[in-house]
Parts: sequence; C-alpha cells; structure tokens
Amino acid sequence: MDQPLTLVIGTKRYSTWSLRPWLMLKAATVPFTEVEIALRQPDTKAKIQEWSPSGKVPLLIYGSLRVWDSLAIGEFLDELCPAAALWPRDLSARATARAISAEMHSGFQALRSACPMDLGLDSPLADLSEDLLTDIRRIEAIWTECRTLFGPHGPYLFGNFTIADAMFAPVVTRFKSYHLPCNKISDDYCKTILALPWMQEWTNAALS
Ligand SMILES: N[C@@H](CCC(=O)N[C@@H](CS)C(=O)NCC(=O)O)C(=O)O
Repeated sequence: MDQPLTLVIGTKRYSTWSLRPWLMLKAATVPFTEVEIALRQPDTKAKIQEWSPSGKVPLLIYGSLRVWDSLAIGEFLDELCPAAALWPRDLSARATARAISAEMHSGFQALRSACPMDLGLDSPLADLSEDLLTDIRRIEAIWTECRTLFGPHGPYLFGNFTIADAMFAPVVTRFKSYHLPCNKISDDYCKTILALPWMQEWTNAALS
C-alpha cells in the first residue's frame, strides 16, 4: 500500500453504510484518515458532492482513486490488503459470505424502514409487522447457518471477522436498540459484535 487512505463518512450515530467500510478498514489494520459529514442538514448534499461522485457516503479515497459504495469498498480493500483475509479463504465460505453480504446490501427493506439505526436509542418496538418479522427470521437463519457451518473456529459468522460481519454490524445495533427477538446463537453473535473494540470506538464517538 503506497498511498494514503481517506474514508468519507456520514454522521456516526445514523450512517449504517459508513459504519460498514470503517469496520472493514479496522479489520484490515491499515491507517486511514476519516472525514465525517453531518447528515440531515441543509448543506449535507452539497458537502457530500464535494467529495463523492455518487452524491452518497461512504467514499474511500486512495491516492487519485475514488471508490464509493460500501460493498465495492470492501472488494477493493480485500484486493489491496490480501493478508487481512477480509473474505474467508475457503471457497464455499467465501461464496456464502459474498451472497449474504449482497443480500444485506440490497434487501431487508422492512427492517430498514421500521428500525433505522440510532446508536443512542434503547426502545423496544411494540408492533412488529409481518414483513419485519420475515426480515428478522431471515437474518436469524443467516446468522445461525453461518455460525454453525462456517464459524466454529472463531466468534464471527465465518470464524474470523470478515466483510460479512461488517455488513451485518448495523443490523446488530438495530436488534439491540429495538429489542428485536432472536434465538440464542443470534443473540450470542450480537453480543460478540457489540463487544468488538472497534464497535465500541465507533459508538463512543457517535454518542460523544
Ligand atoms: N448503496 C450505498 C448506500 C449509501 C447511502 O445511501 N448513503 C447515505 C448515508 S447512510 C447517503 O449518503 N445519503 C445522502 C444524503 O443523506 O444526502 C452503499 O452501500 O454505500
């Protein structure tokens, strides 16, 4: 790695998409500078556009290269830092990790709209719609299957921390904030993610 890395992110308390690549960079153990742009402000769009061609955060800058979109940033970091094994090394595990990360990236609309990330929130959700329960059950099935099939050698979905864990980390915060129901394997996995020092670092900064 011969160029400095800068990650442009949104408000840490709310920006799920920013948290994901930030965790990936921490997992890659590479130094980086962060630029935080306040979301939900009158000038948010203009400020993001000064940096990001997509008009959205996150954006990773590596020398003159700009990479936007959380999953594309993960793919780039995996190639830039192969020793970090940001994707699992095993073929089946890697294919599954990519599949669940893509599913997270493009799905779970009911969860996203009913339970937006707010790291300062601790408020049980009284009314769980059928669509939300469907999302919760699917997430629980993903976590249970990965932990059972691929995770026994470590506490994360595929044993070691991977891009898939970063993709699901904001979901874990929603399970906590809204007290969403889940089975023991999923609950243990949530506790593992919440205890991760990088998660605590991000949360403390978000709430400070
Ligand atoms: N698919 C994108 C989604 C990025 C996204 O929607 N970012 C939000 C913040 S979390 C954003 O930049 N919104 C622009 C705005 O608030 O004006 C990704 O994976 O990075």
